[in-house]
Amino acid sequence: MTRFLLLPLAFCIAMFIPMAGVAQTFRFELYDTDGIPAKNYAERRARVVESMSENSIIIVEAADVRNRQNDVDYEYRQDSDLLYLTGFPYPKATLLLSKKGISIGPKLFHAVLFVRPRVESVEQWTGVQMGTEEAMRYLHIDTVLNNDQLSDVLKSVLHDERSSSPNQTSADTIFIARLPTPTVSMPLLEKNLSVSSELRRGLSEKFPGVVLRTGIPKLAAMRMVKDQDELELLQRAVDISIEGHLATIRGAKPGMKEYELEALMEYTFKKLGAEDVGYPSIVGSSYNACILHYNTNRRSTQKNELVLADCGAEFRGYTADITRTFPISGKFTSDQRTIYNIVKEAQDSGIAACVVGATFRAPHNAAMSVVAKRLIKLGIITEKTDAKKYFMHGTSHYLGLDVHDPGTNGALEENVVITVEPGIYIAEGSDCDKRWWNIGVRIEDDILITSGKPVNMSEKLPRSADEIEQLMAQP
Ligand SMILES: [Mn+2]
Repeated sequence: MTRFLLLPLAFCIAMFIPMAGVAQTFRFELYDTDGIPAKNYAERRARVVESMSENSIIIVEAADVRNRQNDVDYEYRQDSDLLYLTGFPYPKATLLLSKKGISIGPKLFHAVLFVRPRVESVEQWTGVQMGTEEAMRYLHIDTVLNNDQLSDVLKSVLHDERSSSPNQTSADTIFIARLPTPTVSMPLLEKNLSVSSELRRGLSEKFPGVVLRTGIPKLAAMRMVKDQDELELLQRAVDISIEGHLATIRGAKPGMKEYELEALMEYTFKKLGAEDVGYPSIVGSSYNACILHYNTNRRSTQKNELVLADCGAEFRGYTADITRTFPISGKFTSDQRTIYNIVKEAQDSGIAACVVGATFRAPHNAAMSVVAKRLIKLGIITEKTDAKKYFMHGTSHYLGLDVHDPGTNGALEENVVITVEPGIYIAEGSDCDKRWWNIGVRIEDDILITSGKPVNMSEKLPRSADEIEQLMAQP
């Protein structure tokens, strides 16, 4: 008899609990914090808001969940701008910024974050992410709303009710970081579908007079200069990457597949707490070392070949970017060493050029000039301008949340981190003596610009040919 009574009761409770809004079954846990205090994020938002014009709004959207195949998605990585302004690492979120303020109820807010509400049936499949409550608690954002409210709030901002008052107008400019995937090609259609022009058209129909602009003002300049908390995270990413490179170089033996070397690298990254790589690992042997972004990593190495490993761990969103080139047999051949030493010398002069006030191109110019001079001396080229044939990329890029981080390309400033990565790549069939063919060398370190000398954040990783050989000679 009790059973009869209990069953319907259990049913009623089960039905009733979700409706009553009782806490979800799945627990939210913040496993890793990035160590950046919530107030820093608030200050960053305030600085962006400060630089805005009165009648503009900024919309920063979470990165999309990207589909790998069928019902499997790629592992999620947040949009770096949103990460930089909120620390919110989950999909389906939007940050809205306004200088004039966004009315929510009786109050005005300069920053409102919209997030996916917590839904038990979704969490059952894809795990628990911060909802409004957790975002407010952990990220200290004043206003966090469910993302189904975004549309109404945007409409109210673009058709401001307060605009009836003479000195209030609604927003007339929307800034977004970038337009969505520019074109989609469809068979049977002669023209590609352009998502961005559709977006612009739809927007101007709905909100005549509203201009959509790409590039969030001030943000690139802000992200370019790192604060102390960011530098600590970046140093952790660099330190982890150094260990990965050490393990790879120490473990390298002729006959190993490129992917085995990649595995040593990435095993070490993950073991030391990196959540991901900052970009697909590049491990190229012999002629594959001459392909700048080679990441197939399937070839078998053979004795006396060079291996180029360009790999960086991502730690709490920040990525290192380090390249070492080493002889798989533990000893450089004489010709390999000759080219290696030129790249090393070019890198040294590039690093020396990393000083406050120097132009962004200064390290590149310094490195390129060494490469040109030395290749002429070896008879590989005859004209300085031909150095570009063998050193065909820039020497430096900014580094931070993105491996190619945004920046102004202006004069170098204190607390800016850039890579210095000259290279020489002599592919088979190049117009020079055959003896140089299939030699590909790049050396890359992460350099912090300071008020004094440049600081090589990846200095602990052996760099000279002798040091690399010594490292490989250790049992
Ligand atoms: Mn790089």
